[in-house]
Amino acid sequence: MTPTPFSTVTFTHLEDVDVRGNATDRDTLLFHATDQNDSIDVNPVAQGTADSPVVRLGNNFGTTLLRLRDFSNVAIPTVSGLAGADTFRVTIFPTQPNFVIRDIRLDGGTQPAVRPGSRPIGDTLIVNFNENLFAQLPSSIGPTSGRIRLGHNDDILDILFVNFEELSGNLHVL
Ligand SMILES: [Ca+2]
Ligand SMILES: [Ca+2]
Repeated sequence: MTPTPFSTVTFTHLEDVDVRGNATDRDTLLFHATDQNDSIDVNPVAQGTADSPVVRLGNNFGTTLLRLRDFSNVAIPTVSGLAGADTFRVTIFPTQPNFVIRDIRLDGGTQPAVRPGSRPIGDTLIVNFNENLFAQLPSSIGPTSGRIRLGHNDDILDILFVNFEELSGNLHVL
Protein backbone atom coordinates (compact mmCIF):
# COMPACT_ATOMS: atom_id res chain seq x y z
CA MET A 1 0.00 0.00 0.00
CA THR A 2 1.13 3.54 -0.66
CA PRO A 3 -0.10 5.80 2.11
CA THR A 4 -1.10 9.29 1.14
CA PRO A 5 -2.35 11.98 3.50
CA PHE A 6 -5.84 11.18 4.80
CA SER A 7 -6.05 8.03 2.75
CA THR A 8 -8.08 5.07 3.94
CA VAL A 9 -6.50 1.66 4.07
CA THR A 10 -9.19 -0.99 3.94
CA PHE A 11 -8.42 -4.67 4.06
CA THR A 12 -10.32 -7.82 4.77
CA HIS A 13 -9.38 -11.43 5.22
CA LEU A 14 -5.65 -11.00 5.49
CA GLU A 15 -4.30 -13.42 8.01
CA ASP A 16 -1.76 -11.31 9.80
CA VAL A 17 -1.02 -7.65 9.29
CA ASP A 18 1.22 -5.04 10.81
CA VAL A 19 0.55 -1.51 9.59
CA ARG A 20 3.21 1.17 9.34
CA GLY A 21 1.99 4.51 8.09
CA ASN A 22 4.10 7.46 7.04
CA ALA A 23 5.54 9.42 9.92
CA THR A 24 4.88 12.70 8.16
CA ASP A 25 1.14 12.43 7.57
CA ARG A 26 -1.93 11.13 9.33
CA ASP A 27 -2.94 7.96 7.55
CA THR A 28 -6.31 6.50 8.34
CA LEU A 29 -6.69 2.86 9.17
CA LEU A 30 -10.08 1.24 8.74
CA PHE A 31 -10.41 -2.33 9.88
CA HIS A 32 -13.52 -4.02 8.50
CA ALA A 33 -15.09 -7.16 9.88
CA THR A 34 -17.64 -9.11 7.83
CA ASP A 35 -21.40 -8.89 7.29
CA GLN A 36 -21.81 -11.98 9.48
CA ASN A 37 -21.91 -12.10 13.30
CA ASP A 38 -18.30 -11.36 14.18
CA SER A 39 -16.30 -11.82 17.34
CA ILE A 40 -13.72 -9.06 17.65
CA ASP A 41 -11.07 -8.96 20.39
CA VAL A 42 -9.38 -5.63 20.98
CA ASN A 43 -6.32 -5.18 23.21
CA PRO A 44 -5.19 -1.54 23.30
CA VAL A 45 -2.20 -2.48 25.48
CA ALA A 46 -1.10 -5.48 23.42
CA GLN A 47 2.55 -6.36 22.95
CA GLY A 48 2.01 -6.05 19.20
CA THR A 49 3.02 -9.61 18.33
CA ALA A 50 1.20 -12.54 16.72
CA ASP A 51 0.50 -13.91 20.20
CA SER A 52 -0.54 -10.52 21.55
CA PRO A 53 -2.17 -8.60 18.67
CA VAL A 54 -4.08 -5.34 18.97
CA VAL A 55 -7.12 -6.66 17.10
CA ARG A 56 -8.19 -10.23 16.44
CA LEU A 57 -11.19 -10.94 14.26
CA GLY A 58 -12.84 -14.32 14.54
CA ASN A 59 -16.07 -15.90 13.45
CA ASN A 60 -18.68 -17.57 15.64
CA PHE A 61 -16.88 -20.90 15.32
CA GLY A 62 -13.71 -19.72 17.06
CA THR A 63 -11.64 -19.42 13.89
CA THR A 64 -9.30 -16.46 13.62
CA LEU A 65 -9.86 -14.69 10.33
CA LEU A 66 -7.50 -11.81 10.78
CA ARG A 67 -5.01 -10.35 13.22
CA LEU A 68 -3.89 -6.76 13.36
CA ARG A 69 -0.67 -7.19 15.28
CA ASP A 70 0.22 -3.55 15.62
CA PHE A 71 0.08 -0.20 13.93
CA SER A 72 2.11 2.97 14.03
CA ASN A 73 2.05 6.39 12.41
CA VAL A 74 -1.65 6.25 11.64
CA ALA A 75 -4.49 8.28 13.10
CA ILE A 76 -6.77 6.52 15.57
CA PRO A 77 -7.82 3.32 13.76
CA THR A 78 -11.46 2.37 13.35
CA VAL A 79 -12.67 -1.20 13.74
CA SER A 80 -16.09 -1.66 12.16
CA GLY A 81 -18.30 -4.70 12.73
CA LEU A 82 -20.45 -3.90 9.67
CA ALA A 83 -23.71 -5.87 9.44
CA GLY A 84 -24.62 -8.72 11.76
CA ALA A 85 -24.81 -8.92 15.56
CA ASP A 86 -21.18 -8.39 16.47
CA THR A 87 -19.45 -8.81 19.81
CA PHE A 88 -16.47 -6.59 20.61
CA ARG A 89 -14.41 -7.61 23.63
CA VAL A 90 -11.97 -4.96 24.78
CA THR A 91 -9.54 -6.22 27.42
CA ILE A 92 -7.03 -3.89 29.03
CA PHE A 93 -4.77 -6.00 31.21
CA PRO A 94 -1.12 -5.21 30.41
CA THR A 95 1.17 -8.22 30.68
CA GLN A 96 4.42 -6.24 30.87
CA PRO A 97 5.48 -3.35 33.12
CA ASN A 98 6.23 -1.12 30.13
CA PHE A 99 3.29 -1.16 27.77
CA VAL A 100 2.07 0.95 24.87
CA ILE A 101 -1.36 2.59 25.11
CA ARG A 102 -3.26 2.86 21.81
CA ASP A 103 -6.47 4.82 21.24
CA ILE A 104 -9.11 3.11 19.15
CA ARG A 105 -12.52 3.73 17.54
CA LEU A 106 -15.11 0.97 17.47
CA ASP A 107 -18.17 0.93 15.23
CA GLY A 108 -20.76 -1.79 15.78
CA GLY A 109 -22.24 -1.12 12.37
CA THR A 110 -25.75 -2.27 11.62
CA GLN A 111 -27.57 -5.14 13.23
CA PRO A 112 -29.87 -7.78 11.80
CA ALA A 113 -33.47 -6.84 11.17
CA VAL A 114 -35.66 -7.92 14.06
CA ARG A 115 -38.35 -10.38 13.09
CA PRO A 116 -41.70 -9.93 14.82
CA GLY A 117 -41.80 -11.87 18.09
CA SER A 118 -38.05 -12.58 18.26
CA ARG A 119 -35.64 -11.16 20.79
CA PRO A 120 -33.71 -8.19 19.42
CA ILE A 121 -30.04 -8.95 18.94
CA GLY A 122 -27.69 -6.03 18.67
CA ASP A 123 -24.02 -5.22 18.62
CA THR A 124 -22.37 -5.73 22.00
CA LEU A 125 -19.39 -3.91 23.48
CA ILE A 126 -17.70 -5.52 26.49
CA VAL A 127 -14.91 -3.51 28.13
CA ASN A 128 -12.85 -4.87 31.02
CA PHE A 129 -9.79 -3.10 32.38
CA ASN A 130 -7.30 -3.54 35.21
CA GLU A 131 -8.62 -1.22 37.90
CA ASN A 132 -5.28 -1.32 39.73
CA LEU A 133 -3.53 0.27 36.75
CA PHE A 134 -6.26 2.40 35.18
CA ALA A 135 -8.73 4.89 36.58
CA GLN A 136 -11.88 5.59 34.64
CA LEU A 137 -12.11 9.32 33.97
CA PRO A 138 -15.35 11.27 33.54
CA SER A 139 -16.59 11.13 29.95
CA SER A 140 -19.76 10.96 27.94
CA ILE A 141 -21.04 7.40 27.70
CA GLY A 142 -24.45 7.17 26.08
CA PRO A 143 -26.57 4.11 25.53
CA THR A 144 -25.28 3.51 22.00
CA SER A 145 -22.22 5.72 21.60
CA GLY A 146 -19.67 7.66 23.58
CA ARG A 147 -16.10 7.96 24.71
CA ILE A 148 -14.46 5.84 27.38
CA ARG A 149 -11.45 7.45 29.03
CA LEU A 150 -9.02 5.49 31.16
CA GLY A 151 -6.12 7.21 32.88
CA HIS A 152 -2.77 5.56 33.65
CA ASN A 153 -0.14 7.85 35.19
CA ASP A 154 0.01 10.76 32.73
CA ASP A 155 -1.41 8.80 29.80
CA ILE A 156 -5.04 8.58 28.73
CA LEU A 157 -6.49 5.67 26.80
CA ASP A 158 -9.46 6.76 24.67
CA ILE A 159 -12.00 4.32 23.30
CA LEU A 160 -14.58 5.96 21.04
CA PHE A 161 -17.60 3.86 20.19
CA VAL A 162 -20.73 4.18 18.04
CA ASN A 163 -23.64 1.97 17.01
CA PHE A 164 -23.77 -0.44 19.95
CA GLU A 165 -26.96 -1.77 21.50
CA GLU A 166 -25.40 -3.31 24.61
CA LEU A 167 -22.54 -2.15 26.81
CA SER A 168 -21.06 -4.24 29.63
CA GLY A 169 -17.88 -5.01 31.53
CA ASN A 170 -16.41 -3.29 34.57
CA LEU A 171 -17.07 0.22 33.30
CA HIS A 172 -18.87 2.65 35.55
CA VAL A 173 -21.51 4.64 33.76
CA LEU A 174 -20.64 8.04 35.20
CA1 LIG B 1 -20.41 -8.19 11.32
CA1 LIG C 1 -23.00 -5.06 13.45
